[in-house]
Parts: sequence; C-alpha cells; structure tokens
Amino acid sequence: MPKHDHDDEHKTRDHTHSGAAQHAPAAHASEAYRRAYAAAQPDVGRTVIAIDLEAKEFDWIIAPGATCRAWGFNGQVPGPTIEAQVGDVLEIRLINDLPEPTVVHWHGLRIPAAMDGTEMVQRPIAPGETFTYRFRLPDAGTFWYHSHFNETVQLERGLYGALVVRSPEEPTFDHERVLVFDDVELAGDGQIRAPGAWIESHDGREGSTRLVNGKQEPELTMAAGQIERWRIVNAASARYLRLSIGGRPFRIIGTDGGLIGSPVTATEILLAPADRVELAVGPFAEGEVHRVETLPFKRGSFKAHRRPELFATLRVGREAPSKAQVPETLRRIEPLVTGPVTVSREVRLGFTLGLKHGVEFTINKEQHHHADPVRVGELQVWDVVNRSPVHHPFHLHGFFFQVLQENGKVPEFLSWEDTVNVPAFGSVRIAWIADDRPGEWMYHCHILEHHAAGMMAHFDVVS
Ligand SMILES: [Cu+2]
Repeated sequence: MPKHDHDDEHKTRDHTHSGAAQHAPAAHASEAYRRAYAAAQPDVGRTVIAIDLEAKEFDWIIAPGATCRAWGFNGQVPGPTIEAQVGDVLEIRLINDLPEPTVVHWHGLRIPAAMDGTEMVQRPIAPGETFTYRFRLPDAGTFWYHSHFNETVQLERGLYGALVVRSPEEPTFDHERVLVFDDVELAGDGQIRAPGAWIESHDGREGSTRLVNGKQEPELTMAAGQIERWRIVNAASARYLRLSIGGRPFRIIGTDGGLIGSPVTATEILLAPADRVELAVGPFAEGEVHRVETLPFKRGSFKAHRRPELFATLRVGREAPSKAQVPETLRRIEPLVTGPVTVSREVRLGFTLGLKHGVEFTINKEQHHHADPVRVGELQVWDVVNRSPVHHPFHLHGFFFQVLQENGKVPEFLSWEDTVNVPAFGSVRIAWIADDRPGEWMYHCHILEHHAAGMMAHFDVVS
C-alpha cells in the first residue's frame, strides 16, 4: 500500500489550485468525505462558488491608532462575508497559514457530516496544509463560519465570518447590513490577552473592547424614512447580547434557521453566543441618534452587568425614498409537534469543581459525553436541563430544531434554531428530526470556555 504523508483531502501548500470548482478528492480520501464531495452539485440554474480562505496572522486595526495581532481569514476580522443562493455549492479551499492546526465549522448549515468541520469528522488541518470543503446550500438564512479548534484562542483572535444564503423570494428592504458582534480582551500592551484564570474559565471571556464588524463601537448611518434588514451574528466567546436600538421598536423577521412566520415587534432581543437574528429596522426621522447597545443581563457569571454597554451608534441622516415591503407572512413553518409529547432524551448540563483542573463542565455527568445514536427520520424530543447556576447556549450541529418550551413556557413564536439559551437551573424542550445525513455529529455549549472544559457530546446519526 502506498504511503502518504496525509489524507488526500489535505493538500500541501504548493498544490496548484485549479481555479473554480474542479477539485476532486484523491482516491484514498476518507470514504465519507469523498462521497460528500462528489454529491455536492448545484441545483439547475445555480452555480459553484469557489472561495479561498487563508487563515493567517496579521495586524488588525480595531480602532484608529489601535492595532493588535490577529488571526483571521484573508487578513480581515470578520473574514469575508460569503454570500450565495439556496442551491449553490460552496467550494472553499482553506489554507492554513497559522502556526497551529485548525478546522472550520459551518455553523447552522445542514450539510453532510464529513463537511461539518470538527475534529470528529476530519483530522485538523496542519500549518501549511490546505483542505477543501464542498457542500450544497439547502437553506436561506444568516449563518457563520468559525474555527472549531482551540476556540478560546482562535475565535477570540478573529477566526470567524458571516455566511448569508438567500432564496429567490425574500422580502424587499431599502438596505441590508450584516453586523457581526464580538468583544475582545486587550492587555496593557494592546494585544489580545491569553486565556485567563479560573473566573474566566467559569464565566467565559467577556472582553471589555466591544466590536461590530471588527471595529470598536463604530458609527452606523442610515437614511430617514427607510427600513433596513439587519442580519446579526453574535460571535462573542461568552457574552450575551440583550440587544436594544435606543429602546425603539424593531421587527424580528428571522432567527438561526431563516425567516420566521410573521414579523414580531419588540424593543429588545436576546442573542446568546452563536445566535443569529434578522431584524427590520426603521423607519426613523432625520437627526435621530440611537445607541446600539446591550442591556444589563444576569446570566449567573461572576462578572456583573449593571449598565448598558455600547456596541455602535446609529445616526439617521437625510430622508430617502423607501421601497421596503415587510409582508405579514414571511414563511410557513409547520410545527414538528402538536399535542402531548413523549420526551425521548434528557440532556443534563452540569459542572463540577475539580481540585486539579478547576471548573469542569459536563453533559450527563461526563466531559465529552458519548451520547446515544439518533435514527434518521425519528422524532427527537429532548429536554435540555441546566443543573448549574449559569446560563448555557446549547448548540446542535448540522440540524435545526424547534423550541417547544422554555422553562415550561411556549415561546412567543415558532422558529428554526440551531442554538438556544438554557437558563440557569432551567430547561428547554426541543424537537427535531434527523434527515438522511448519517455520520458523527455533536452538540455543545457555545460559551467557548465551557465547550473547552468538556460541556459537549458527540453522537451518531444512523440510517
Ligand atoms: Cu456553558
């Protein structure tokens, strides 16, 4: 048998990129990867979008005069926003120019397990190697991509970006923005602080430098009289955004898994780490100035949040004509469950204080829990129970779920989610059905420090 330095999906740096869409995995690539690669074909009339993402170190300008060493994609934080249509195929060549291995997870995309970008399904991409992800985009919505390796360091340093998938029928807006929220913790020398001591491992890191699209507290301007679509991603390691736009009402039109049934008017919305939301914002009058901020929120952390904290300032300029139309029906979402349910699984989020390792976070009393398999097509009703005094954002890879109850209460509206907050000493009941994508999947807390400290589980989806 011929000896190879690495699996075939891993190509060395000097491999010649053939341009668009014509890569083929070599014969000795893992079988699941090879099958997924070959199966990724665009719908009729759609296309293959080939993108190079180079993960590397560079100088990140956070604010005028404030530069720090970052790790990002293509020399920017966030990485380039990837935009595509439902039915397109993304072919992304990841070039690892970092001094350590990485993998990239496609957060919220319902793609084959072999392309999910975790250590469960692929060997980490070593420095100098490339790896090609190739998959078809099945759903419209606001998603994101991020490192799934040494996350407390790699995401904090900037290895994330937004991914927008559109459908042929989208509501009409005057303008659209993708706003990726994050925070970083800078040391006295202006560089990103290394992961800290046990309070940070308990709370997760909340940096005191607050960022929108990689800039510290930027100014946003919009025209009076117009309505914009804001696609918001919470890319922070641990921070919950209780988002307010100057206390003014906006309309929620979408969540993790795309549009919801009808717009819901609100003056604030909670985004746990990794959550996304889409809002219809405006119209405002000329001269208005609003704080885009996070309101005080208690999540059980040692770090208190007593005051609102600013992320951006919104200034409303001159009036402009509006063509925006936000229909009352955005989409039809069929409930997975009606009437009484039988709970098929309990997922218990907990923690222990170990003398040796400090705080250990667990699922069903185990770090890196090995959970029971899930059968394709079988309804799953899971009670995710939080046995700890801190909130945890629960993230399921690769599949959307519907939230049936939060602390026993039915949510205000039906939606598709991949991340949901599980309140301290509370519980969330979710329902989902695995479609035919067998393989190894995972769920975990999306507070990166908790994930790193063991609050994750992996399981097989079986035919
Ligand atoms: Cu957690």
